[in-house]
Amino acid sequence: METKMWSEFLAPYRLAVDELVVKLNHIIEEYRAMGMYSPIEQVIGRVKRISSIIEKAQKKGIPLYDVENRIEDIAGIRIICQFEDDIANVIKMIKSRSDLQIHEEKDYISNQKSSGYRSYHLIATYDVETLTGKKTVKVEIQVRTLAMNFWAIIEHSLQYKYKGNMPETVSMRLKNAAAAIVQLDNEMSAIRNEIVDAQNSFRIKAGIVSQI
Ligand code: 0O2
Repeated sequence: METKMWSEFLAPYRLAVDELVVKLNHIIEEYRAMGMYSPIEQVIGRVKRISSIIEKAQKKGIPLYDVENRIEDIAGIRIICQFEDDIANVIKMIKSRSDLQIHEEKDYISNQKSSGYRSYHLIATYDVETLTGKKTVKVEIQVRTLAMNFWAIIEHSLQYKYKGNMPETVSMRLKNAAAAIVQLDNEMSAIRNEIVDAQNSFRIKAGIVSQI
Protein backbone atom coordinates (compact mmCIF):
# COMPACT_ATOMS: atom_id res chain seq x y z
CA MET A 1 0.00 0.00 0.00
CA GLU A 2 1.26 3.47 -0.82
CA THR A 3 1.42 6.28 1.75
CA LYS A 4 -1.68 7.99 0.28
CA MET A 5 -3.66 4.73 0.48
CA TRP A 6 -2.55 4.15 4.06
CA SER A 7 -3.58 7.70 4.91
CA GLU A 8 -7.06 7.11 3.39
CA PHE A 9 -7.34 3.72 5.10
CA LEU A 10 -6.40 5.16 8.50
CA ALA A 11 -8.59 8.31 8.29
CA PRO A 12 -11.74 6.70 9.81
CA TYR A 13 -9.62 5.22 12.61
CA ARG A 14 -8.25 8.71 13.38
CA LEU A 15 -11.78 10.08 13.46
CA ALA A 16 -12.94 7.29 15.77
CA VAL A 17 -10.03 7.88 18.17
CA ASP A 18 -10.55 11.66 18.16
CA GLU A 19 -14.29 11.33 18.81
CA LEU A 20 -13.92 8.75 21.57
CA VAL A 21 -11.21 10.75 23.38
CA VAL A 22 -13.51 13.81 23.41
CA LYS A 23 -16.51 11.77 24.59
CA LEU A 24 -14.64 9.91 27.32
CA ASN A 25 -12.94 13.07 28.58
CA HIS A 26 -16.36 14.61 28.81
CA ILE A 27 -17.35 11.89 31.28
CA ILE A 28 -14.56 13.12 33.60
CA GLU A 29 -15.90 16.66 33.31
CA GLU A 30 -19.47 15.51 34.01
CA TYR A 31 -18.42 13.72 37.19
CA ARG A 32 -16.43 16.71 38.37
CA ALA A 33 -19.23 19.14 37.54
CA MET A 34 -21.44 17.10 39.86
CA GLY A 35 -18.76 17.22 42.55
CA MET A 36 -18.30 13.47 42.23
CA TYR A 37 -15.21 11.32 42.05
CA SER A 38 -14.44 10.26 38.46
CA PRO A 39 -13.50 6.58 38.00
CA ILE A 40 -11.68 7.73 34.85
CA GLU A 41 -8.46 9.59 35.59
CA GLN A 42 -7.12 10.03 32.07
CA VAL A 43 -7.94 9.09 28.48
CA ILE A 44 -5.33 8.55 25.80
CA GLY A 45 -5.93 7.67 22.16
CA ARG A 46 -3.67 6.67 19.33
CA VAL A 47 -3.79 5.24 15.83
CA LYS A 48 -1.21 2.51 15.33
CA ARG A 49 1.77 3.59 13.24
CA ILE A 50 1.89 2.16 9.68
CA SER A 51 5.22 0.45 10.44
CA SER A 52 3.70 -1.19 13.57
CA ILE A 53 0.66 -2.41 11.58
CA ILE A 54 2.93 -3.95 8.94
CA GLU A 55 5.18 -5.50 11.61
CA LYS A 56 2.22 -7.00 13.49
CA ALA A 57 0.67 -8.30 10.23
CA GLN A 58 3.97 -9.98 9.26
CA LYS A 59 4.40 -11.49 12.74
CA LYS A 60 0.89 -12.96 12.66
CA GLY A 61 0.95 -13.94 8.96
CA ILE A 62 -1.91 -11.58 8.10
CA PRO A 63 -2.04 -10.36 4.48
CA LEU A 64 -2.23 -6.55 4.27
CA TYR A 65 -5.66 -6.66 2.58
CA ASP A 66 -7.02 -8.32 5.73
CA VAL A 67 -5.53 -6.10 8.48
CA GLU A 68 -8.84 -4.26 8.77
CA ASN A 69 -10.53 -7.50 9.91
CA ARG A 70 -7.72 -9.17 11.79
CA ILE A 71 -5.79 -6.44 13.59
CA GLU A 72 -8.00 -5.22 16.40
CA ASP A 73 -5.93 -2.37 17.80
CA ILE A 74 -5.40 -0.08 14.80
CA ALA A 75 -7.52 2.38 16.77
CA GLY A 76 -6.54 2.28 20.44
CA ILE A 77 -8.05 3.99 23.45
CA ARG A 78 -6.47 3.74 26.87
CA ILE A 79 -8.49 4.59 29.96
CA ILE A 80 -6.43 5.11 33.09
CA CYS A 81 -8.02 4.75 36.53
CA GLN A 82 -6.56 5.61 39.91
CA PHE A 83 -7.75 2.45 41.66
CA GLU A 84 -8.28 -1.15 40.59
CA ASP A 85 -11.91 -0.99 41.86
CA ASP A 86 -12.62 1.77 39.33
CA ILE A 87 -11.92 -0.58 36.42
CA ALA A 88 -15.16 -2.59 36.88
CA ASN A 89 -17.19 0.66 36.93
CA VAL A 90 -15.51 1.90 33.79
CA ILE A 91 -16.09 -1.41 31.98
CA LYS A 92 -19.78 -1.30 32.96
CA MET A 93 -20.02 2.26 31.69
CA ILE A 94 -18.36 1.39 28.37
CA LYS A 95 -20.59 -1.66 27.89
CA SER A 96 -23.73 0.41 28.44
CA ARG A 97 -22.86 2.94 25.73
CA SER A 98 -25.01 2.85 22.61
CA ASP A 99 -22.19 4.10 20.37
CA LEU A 100 -19.89 1.15 21.12
CA GLN A 101 -20.64 -2.50 20.37
CA ILE A 102 -18.46 -4.83 22.41
CA HIS A 103 -17.36 -8.01 20.61
CA GLU A 104 -14.66 -9.41 22.86
CA GLU A 105 -13.17 -8.97 26.32
CA LYS A 106 -9.67 -9.93 27.43
CA ASP A 107 -9.18 -9.88 31.19
CA TYR A 108 -5.44 -9.71 31.70
CA ILE A 109 -6.05 -8.56 35.27
CA SER A 110 -7.52 -11.84 36.52
CA ASN A 111 -5.33 -13.66 34.01
CA GLN A 112 -2.04 -11.80 34.13
CA LYS A 113 0.17 -12.40 31.07
CA SER A 114 3.40 -14.36 31.57
CA SER A 115 5.32 -11.10 31.01
CA GLY A 116 3.57 -9.64 34.07
CA TYR A 117 1.26 -7.45 31.91
CA ARG A 118 -2.09 -6.52 33.49
CA SER A 119 -4.91 -4.60 31.85
CA TYR A 120 -8.54 -5.15 30.80
CA HIS A 121 -9.17 -5.02 27.06
CA LEU A 122 -12.47 -4.51 25.29
CA ILE A 123 -12.65 -5.01 21.53
CA ALA A 124 -15.45 -2.90 20.15
CA THR A 125 -16.80 -1.48 16.93
CA TYR A 126 -17.66 2.18 16.50
CA ASP A 127 -19.37 4.01 13.61
CA VAL A 128 -17.95 7.16 12.07
CA GLU A 129 -19.49 9.34 9.38
CA THR A 130 -17.16 10.12 6.50
CA LEU A 131 -17.68 11.93 3.19
CA THR A 132 -18.38 8.57 1.60
CA GLY A 133 -20.84 7.49 4.27
CA LYS A 134 -20.86 5.44 7.46
CA LYS A 135 -17.78 3.39 8.28
CA THR A 136 -17.59 0.90 11.12
CA VAL A 137 -14.14 0.53 12.66
CA LYS A 138 -12.69 -1.76 15.30
CA VAL A 139 -11.35 -0.13 18.45
CA GLU A 140 -9.35 -1.70 21.26
CA ILE A 141 -10.09 -0.11 24.63
CA GLN A 142 -7.51 -0.82 27.32
CA VAL A 143 -8.55 -0.11 30.91
CA ARG A 144 -5.84 -0.09 33.57
CA THR A 145 -4.68 1.65 36.72
CA LEU A 146 -1.97 4.31 36.86
CA ALA A 147 0.35 1.71 38.39
CA MET A 148 -0.42 -0.91 35.71
CA ASN A 149 0.17 1.76 33.08
CA PHE A 150 3.55 2.69 34.58
CA TRP A 151 4.66 -0.95 34.40
CA ALA A 152 3.32 -1.47 30.85
CA ILE A 153 5.04 1.65 29.49
CA ILE A 154 8.41 0.66 30.96
CA GLU A 155 8.07 -2.95 29.81
CA HIS A 156 6.98 -1.88 26.32
CA SER A 157 10.07 0.32 25.92
CA LEU A 158 12.31 -2.55 27.04
CA GLN A 159 10.55 -4.93 24.64
CA TYR A 160 11.25 -2.39 21.88
CA LYS A 161 14.90 -2.09 22.95
CA TYR A 162 15.54 -5.85 23.06
CA LYS A 163 13.26 -6.78 20.10
CA GLY A 164 12.23 -10.21 21.41
CA ASN A 165 15.62 -10.98 22.98
CA MET A 166 15.12 -9.60 26.45
CA PRO A 167 17.80 -10.89 28.83
CA GLU A 168 16.47 -13.27 31.47
CA THR A 169 17.64 -10.98 34.30
CA VAL A 170 15.64 -8.05 32.87
CA SER A 171 12.47 -10.12 32.40
CA MET A 172 12.85 -11.48 35.96
CA ARG A 173 13.16 -7.92 37.30
CA LEU A 174 10.04 -6.96 35.34
CA LYS A 175 8.13 -9.90 36.79
CA ASN A 176 9.22 -8.81 40.28
CA ALA A 177 8.14 -5.26 39.47
CA ALA A 178 4.76 -6.59 38.24
CA ALA A 179 4.28 -8.35 41.60
CA ALA A 180 5.12 -5.08 43.36
CA ILE A 181 2.52 -3.30 41.19
CA VAL A 182 -0.15 -5.82 42.30
CA GLN A 183 0.77 -5.05 45.90
CA LEU A 184 0.80 -1.29 45.26
CA ASP A 185 -2.69 -1.41 43.70
CA ASN A 186 -3.95 -3.47 46.66
CA GLU A 187 -2.47 -1.09 49.22
CA MET A 188 -3.90 1.95 47.43
CA SER A 189 -7.34 0.27 47.25
CA ALA A 190 -7.21 -0.29 51.00
CA ILE A 191 -6.89 3.46 51.63
CA ARG A 192 -8.95 4.53 48.64
CA ASN A 193 -11.57 6.46 50.66
CA GLU A 194 -8.89 8.42 52.50
CA ILE A 195 -7.21 9.35 49.20
CA VAL A 196 -10.47 10.33 47.45
CA ASP A 197 -11.49 12.54 50.42
CA ALA A 198 -8.08 14.22 50.41
CA GLN A 199 -8.27 14.85 46.65
CA ASN A 200 -11.78 16.33 46.92
CA SER A 201 -10.71 18.71 49.70
CA PHE A 202 -7.70 19.74 47.64
CA ARG A 203 -9.83 20.39 44.54
CA ILE A 204 -12.32 22.51 46.50
CA LYS A 205 -9.53 24.47 48.27
CA ALA A 206 -7.64 25.05 45.03
CA GLY A 207 -10.84 26.13 43.25
CA ILE A 208 -10.45 23.36 40.67
CA VAL A 209 -14.14 23.02 39.91
CA SER A 210 -15.72 22.69 36.51
CA GLN A 211 -17.66 25.68 35.15
CA ILE A 212 -20.35 23.52 33.50
P1 0O2 B 1 1.45 -1.64 20.74
O1 0O2 B 1 2.79 -1.16 20.31
O2 0O2 B 1 1.09 -1.21 22.13
O3 0O2 B 1 0.39 -1.32 19.76
P2 0O2 B 1 -3.93 -11.83 20.21
O4 0O2 B 1 -5.20 -11.67 20.96
O5 0O2 B 1 -2.74 -12.22 21.08
O6 0O2 B 1 -4.06 -12.64 18.98
P3 0O2 B 1 -2.94 -9.10 20.15
O7 0O2 B 1 -3.46 -7.95 19.35
O8 0O2 B 1 -1.44 -9.22 20.24
O9 0O2 B 1 -3.56 -10.41 19.58
O10 0O2 B 1 -3.61 -8.98 21.55
P4 0O2 B 1 -3.07 -8.65 22.98
O11 0O2 B 1 -2.10 -9.66 23.43
O12 0O2 B 1 -4.31 -8.45 23.77
O13 0O2 B 1 -2.26 -7.28 22.82
C1 0O2 B 1 -2.85 -6.10 22.41
C2 0O2 B 1 -2.10 -4.93 23.00
O14 0O2 B 1 -2.03 -5.05 24.44
C3 0O2 B 1 -0.63 -4.84 22.60
O15 0O2 B 1 -0.51 -4.23 21.35
C4 0O2 B 1 -0.07 -3.98 23.74
O16 0O2 B 1 -0.45 -2.62 23.61
C5 0O2 B 1 -0.80 -4.55 24.94
N1 0O2 B 1 -0.03 -5.69 25.49
C6 0O2 B 1 -0.31 -7.00 25.39
N2 0O2 B 1 0.61 -7.75 26.01
C7 0O2 B 1 1.51 -6.89 26.54
C8 0O2 B 1 2.72 -7.06 27.31
O17 0O2 B 1 3.14 -8.16 27.65
N3 0O2 B 1 3.38 -5.91 27.65
C9 0O2 B 1 2.95 -4.66 27.31
N4 0O2 B 1 3.68 -3.61 27.69
N5 0O2 B 1 1.83 -4.47 26.57
C10 0O2 B 1 1.12 -5.56 26.19
P5 0O2 B 1 0.79 -4.43 20.47
O18 0O2 B 1 0.41 -4.37 19.03
O19 0O2 B 1 1.51 -5.67 20.87
O20 0O2 B 1 1.68 -3.22 20.83
